[in-house]
Amino acid sequence: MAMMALDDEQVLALVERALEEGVSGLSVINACEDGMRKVGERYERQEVYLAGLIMAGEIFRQVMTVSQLSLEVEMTGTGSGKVLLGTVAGDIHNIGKNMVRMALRSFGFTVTDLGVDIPPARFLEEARAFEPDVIGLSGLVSASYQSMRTTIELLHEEAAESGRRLPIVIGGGTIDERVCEFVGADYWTTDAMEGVRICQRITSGV
Ligand code: B12
Repeated sequence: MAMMALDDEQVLALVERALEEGVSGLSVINACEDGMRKVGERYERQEVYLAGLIMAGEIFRQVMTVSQLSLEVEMTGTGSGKVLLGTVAGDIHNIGKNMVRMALRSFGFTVTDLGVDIPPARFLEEARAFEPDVIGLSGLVSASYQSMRTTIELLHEEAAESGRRLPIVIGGGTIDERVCEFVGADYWTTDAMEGVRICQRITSGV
């Protein structure tokens, strides 16, 4: 509710209280993600302007800082392998991608994060140089689905030549089964921890 109202002081006070009372950092983040989605819906209904989205992003960043310690304790586990991560061309959202990066590293994965608005050719170039086990693409605006698709097509063309097809996982709050099919990815998720589990399954060969 406080997130939806973009009341940063109240959000932070509630988060701090919840953490003190022993609520897990992950539950706190999940609740805030839900709040972010609601802010997005308010933006769609034109009840808040772009400034509202910017504000929501800033509040979430602060929540992440406050919850960091608790998250680091909770996000430990085993995993090994290399993940190449980035937000695709045409998209600058990075909060979710950064969470995935943190989660993967906490679980022992080596992650190269290319950043945001990454052109398809750059993914290909870095995939050749870094030789990852998994490629993770993030995207939230529907305008970026086409560049996600082009990126995957390019990676598949390369795979046809090299004979090594890299598993591709896509994520982002607006992703679903249909987007996954459209872009030609192997897996999709809207949850960072599920992303970690997918990478664990891929790299352990289960
Ligand atoms: C904050 C926000 C912004 C901030 C972003 C700040 C930042 N540094 O990232 C700012 C203000 C910059 C912004 C800009 C815009 N935004 Co915006 N934004 C949002 C908002 C409210 C929250 C996104 C967010 O950070 N959520 C919290 C994180 C933690 O969740 P997440 O990203 O989903 O990530 C989780 C999972 O999906 C997963 N995950 C994410 N990536 C990956 C990758 C992999 C590999 C894996 C495994 C998992 C994974 O892990 C995360 C943790 O669980 C969403 C609403 C929504 N429904 O998502 C709109 C939203 C995404 N934005 C939207 C729009 C339209 C825009 C703008 C075009 C607005 C404009 N007119 O300029 C621009 C886009 C510019 C561009 N070219 O990219 C729309 C997109 C609609 C659409 N379908 O196209 C949304 C859905 C709002 C809406 N309902 O209208 N936005």
